[in-house]
Amino acid sequence: TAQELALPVGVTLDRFIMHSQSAFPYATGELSQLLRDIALAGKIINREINRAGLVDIAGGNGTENVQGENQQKLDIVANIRFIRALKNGGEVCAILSEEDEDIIHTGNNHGKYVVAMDPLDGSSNIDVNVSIGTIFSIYRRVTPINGPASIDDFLQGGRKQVAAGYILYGSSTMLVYSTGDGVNGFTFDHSLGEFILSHKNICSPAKGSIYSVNEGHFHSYPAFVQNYIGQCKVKNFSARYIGSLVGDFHRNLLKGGIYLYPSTKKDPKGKLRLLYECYPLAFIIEQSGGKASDGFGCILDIIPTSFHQRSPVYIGSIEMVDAVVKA
Ligand code: P6P
Repeated sequence: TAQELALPVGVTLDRFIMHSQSAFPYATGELSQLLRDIALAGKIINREINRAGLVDIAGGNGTENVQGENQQKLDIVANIRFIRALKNGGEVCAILSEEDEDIIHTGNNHGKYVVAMDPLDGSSNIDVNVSIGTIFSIYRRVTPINGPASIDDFLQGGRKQVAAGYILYGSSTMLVYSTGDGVNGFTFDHSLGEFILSHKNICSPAKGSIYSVNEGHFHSYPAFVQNYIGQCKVKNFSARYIGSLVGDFHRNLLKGGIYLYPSTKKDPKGKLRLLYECYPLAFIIEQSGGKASDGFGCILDIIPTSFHQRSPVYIGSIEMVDAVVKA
């Protein structure tokens, strides 16, 4: 909004949120508080991640999540911390997490919002000190206030998100989110314990020369993807793939580029999850002028049918995404 654009780089997240809310006279502050709750959880996870090498919470803990993936201890810590922060914040009536099969009812049935999240994506990178991230997606509930949330609150479709974003635990820790009026980035200042506005009104470059894909699966990709990858090589594009979605996505958002996770023989529907990976990042990329496709249409237009469904994803600079589908 014009108000947000007027704010100088360097203001705190709290100031920015209050300023944004002032643009909506009827806003009653619950979404603002929810964004603060997410930022708080991000600060707590950031602290845990930075200590991972020092205390015994790195590495796998011998259990599997609902996806059948080995759970890293920090996965569990992040899941617990986010659920606790959202429960204590009071604005969220239910949560869908990658780590849990079913929705988690917070007990705040008066809460207007539900959150779908991947509390710590790319967690297999923790032990090798590669960037990891939290991804979140926020909907206004459709079930009656004061009653229990239900699956309907989570299967509204990508275009019903009221906000979405991610926290990147990288060389610095950043919160990047949108409430539907553009995308802004906040860098965590450890000395203040605050997220500070550092990237105002992030715009996805229409063109780019970075492609992010796991070329080890090349021979199981659809022909149009193989063709596109071939074109990237002919054009001497740069291959950048760190195996951590939020890190790859964020770099491509700032510099221009495309991230591809196509369907494969192993994952015929793709690997990434629609509700708490593809939808929120598609919301962000569209808000910044980029594009997100499943190879047939916009990710945000996919009609969801189940909590943990997967989707192929081609996301980033609009001209690069358009080129894939035409490849
Ligand atoms: P692959 C991490 O497990 C993740 O979900 C994303 O963060 C990452 O981009 C992708 O999977 C990596 O998958 O099959 O290339 O190892």
